[in-house]
Amino acid sequence: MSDKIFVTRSSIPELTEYIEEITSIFDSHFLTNMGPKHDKLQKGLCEYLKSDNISLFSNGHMALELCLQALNLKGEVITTPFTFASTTHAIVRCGLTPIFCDIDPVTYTIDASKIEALITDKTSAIVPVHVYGNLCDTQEIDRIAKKHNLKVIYDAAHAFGVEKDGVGVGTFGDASMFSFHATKVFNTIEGGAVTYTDKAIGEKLHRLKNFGILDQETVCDVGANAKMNEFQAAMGICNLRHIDEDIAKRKEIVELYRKRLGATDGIVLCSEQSGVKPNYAYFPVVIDETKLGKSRDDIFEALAKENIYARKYFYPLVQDYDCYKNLYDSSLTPTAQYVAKRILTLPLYSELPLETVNIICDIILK
Ligand code: T4K
Repeated sequence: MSDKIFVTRSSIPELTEYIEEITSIFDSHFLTNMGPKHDKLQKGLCEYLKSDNISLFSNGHMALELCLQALNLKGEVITTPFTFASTTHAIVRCGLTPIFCDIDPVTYTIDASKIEALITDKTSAIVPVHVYGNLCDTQEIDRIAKKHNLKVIYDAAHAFGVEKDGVGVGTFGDASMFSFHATKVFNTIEGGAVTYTDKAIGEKLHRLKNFGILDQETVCDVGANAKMNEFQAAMGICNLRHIDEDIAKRKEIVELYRKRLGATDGIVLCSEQSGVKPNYAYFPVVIDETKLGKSRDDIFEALAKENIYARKYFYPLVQDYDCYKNLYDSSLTPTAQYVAKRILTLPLYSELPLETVNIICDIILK
């Protein structure tokens, strides 16, 4: 390819559309601290995500970290090692201890059947991840959480717009975090949100993202600064207008990938989940070298030679990061270890031409 093809490319509106949206910001000089654009986006997102309660943040990571703080958790948190650094870091930065549970070999989300064995008297919560937009086993996780009186906070960074039987993914558990980073299905440049069930959590989130300030003379929590500004919100308002169109284009690309790669022994695709409305956020493939004759890294290199930059999301596993490797042993989560060593996420974004998808498939199949 003459132009570089990356794993994703941010969706952005026409420049004129964004300029029109930000004009009132220039008129009002109201740039941040929960202004009118913020409120307009918040309302639009409640409708789109089918969630009654949402709090917007400067980015997904701070949304998750402050959500864990708002829930006043203590001790141990059961989570998945097959995720982006943010999930574990948020837990650790809140003074909590992550306990890694293995993943399901089909959805790559936390293996709910292995959670109970990890619960101790120190466990306060479960933080599962809807990785790639694949839905966790929310029913079973809910059952376990109720039985053991645990909070459930979903990392739904990848799951914008995903629904199960018409229900928004953000309504599961006590809370869910969404990422609106530039690389996501829906972006506000940087940004994120928490959807939640208990209104009291919402009030706390509102304070925590604004230094713990209750009013001009009262600061009642040790908060941070994680507010979404008006320019981010304006980008979100524009992008939200085009989201369905964007997801439809992603669907076409995914269907072509499936058609071209689905029947090859040694290339394992994620299957569609019954009753789930997907968002086509990522296109992960697991390469089984014993059947394909080539490894994940061979394919990664072959694509890179042609200027196509797939990514190994999520390799290495979190337990193998320099900052955690002395504390954890990734061989204790063998399915996660197997998948991480073989996973490759192929380029996928709404503007990716179908001809390029065909070229990517040709290289892989060759
Ligand atoms: N939980 C999970 C499960 C997550 O995946 C993430 C974020 C979070 C929590 C935290 O949410 P945020 O705090 O980020 O809202 C990227 C993203 O930076 C990160 O948001 C995302 N997950 C992760 C999976 O991917 P990198 O280090 O791979 O990004 P980078 O800069 O290599 O970008 C990847 C490709 O995207 C580039 O090759 C080109 C394209 N790109 C990138 C940027 C920055 C664009 O087209 N436009 C852009 O502005 O982490």
